[in-house]
Amino acid sequence: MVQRRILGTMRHSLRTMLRGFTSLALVLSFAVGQENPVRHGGNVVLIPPGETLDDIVHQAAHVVPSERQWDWQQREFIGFFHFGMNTFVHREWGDGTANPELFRPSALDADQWVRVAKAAGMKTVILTTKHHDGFCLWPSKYTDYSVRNSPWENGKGDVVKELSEACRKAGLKFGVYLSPWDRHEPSYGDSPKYNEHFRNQLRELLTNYGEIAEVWFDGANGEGPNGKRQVYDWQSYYRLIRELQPEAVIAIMGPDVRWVGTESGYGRETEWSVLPGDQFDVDSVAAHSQQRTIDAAFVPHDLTQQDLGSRERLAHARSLIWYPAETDVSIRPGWFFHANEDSLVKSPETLVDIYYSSVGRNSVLLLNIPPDTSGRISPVDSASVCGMRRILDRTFSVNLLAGANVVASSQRVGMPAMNVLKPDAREYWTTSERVDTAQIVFDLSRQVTVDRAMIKEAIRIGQRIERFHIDAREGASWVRIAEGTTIGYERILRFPRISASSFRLVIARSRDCPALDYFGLFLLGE
Ligand code: FUL
Repeated sequence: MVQRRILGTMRHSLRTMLRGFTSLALVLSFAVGQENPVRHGGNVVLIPPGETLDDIVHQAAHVVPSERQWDWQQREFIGFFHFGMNTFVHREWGDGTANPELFRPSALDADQWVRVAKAAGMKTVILTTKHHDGFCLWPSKYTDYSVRNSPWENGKGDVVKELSEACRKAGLKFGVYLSPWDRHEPSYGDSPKYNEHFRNQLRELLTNYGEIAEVWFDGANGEGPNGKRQVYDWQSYYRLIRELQPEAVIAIMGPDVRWVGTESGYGRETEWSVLPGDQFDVDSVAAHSQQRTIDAAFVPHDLTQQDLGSRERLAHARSLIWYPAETDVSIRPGWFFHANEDSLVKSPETLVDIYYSSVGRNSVLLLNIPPDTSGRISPVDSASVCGMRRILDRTFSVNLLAGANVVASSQRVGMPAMNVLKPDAREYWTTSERVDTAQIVFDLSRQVTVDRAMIKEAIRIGQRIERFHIDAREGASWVRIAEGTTIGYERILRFPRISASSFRLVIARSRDCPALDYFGLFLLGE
């Protein structure tokens, strides 16, 4: 109950803060790194005045992820490690006054965190290097409030180093969460001074720990009406990241990856990765359009509404952006480890449900598994997340359409319908020019029993499909077994078990020629 209130407060604070940024946007314009605003084929598109809705929708179908966004999207499942002073003082939002003496993990083992993450199928992990309490998990030169003044490893330890090295050894990517809101740092609220402090800390993280795949800027701020007011110089943070770690995506309060809008783990049924670029300063986009990197204007913006990318939302767009969703959720009620929540760790089945409702709804899943006070992931959490992986592996190991005869109502030369059974993203199917509805029929020489479908759009040429359904043949007629709106990078659908030897995928509405990377039917494996 208390936890729920805390989470509610956090969400409220985040929303309040995001609203704050929206109005800030009217005053300031931030020029940052979305790339190549061209009319077709970039991740930012400018809409000239006077375009019809059909023109805009057609252009939306050709907005594509940047290379770094595409790399990130394919990682699908990311681990989050909330660890820090809060772990030792049993708080969710520390106030920055806890004595560094209290940070004393007895057996910190970053290799064990990485082993759990890898066994769970995560491809990247992100560490809370500094949460809102300001306590740094690395010995930052710019503050005394860090591991350097803790008894852990006699002040010689560095959690960021240990985890980044463990990731490198295991072949996982590593990302950093750095809270802009800092309740300890005295310069917080003195805007230019704190901006410099924040950039200094960012520079340490981006230069001393090898490749950084994701930088996660939290929007939360609970200062309240009489609290300190810090005006963040986001643009300067983004520039620094582009300069030092050009491959890294900047998430949440940044231009590459957006917050799905809840911390429940459940994303939208209809999830567009192409949105109106309302949060861009259009004049600045235009001014930078000839540059290769600093070529657009971005301001953090509240994107928590239910409908972000429908035709109605696109109607008045002046620009369009590729801005995909990330779904963050904790395996526990809180983000940090609290021993009294062991019985509340989400079950493997709940995690699978969350996976279907995040990765399976065109989003990346960022699942938090917080290490405990010993500095290890508790066996309760690791059993649950590995249990989830087992169910997913057993379910999705065999595409039951393998070997089917595949016939599409339309296909382009060199891009046959057969390609949807090949997992290789470079080989996809699409229709002939100007054909935007289609069906693909799969005929098997045997009956199969299925209750899950996985569909992937070839998003490297755009996200297009607006409505589809899946049918099974019963005698002479087709019976609808599942339906949906958007697909995007990946869509997973669950439906009652059915046995048949012929199935079809019908694409009933699309913004341009539909293009599919993959289609599979599966049976739940317990
Ligand atoms: C929120 C924070 O306030 C929480 O403590 C947590 O870090 C979560 C991921 O983001 O906004």
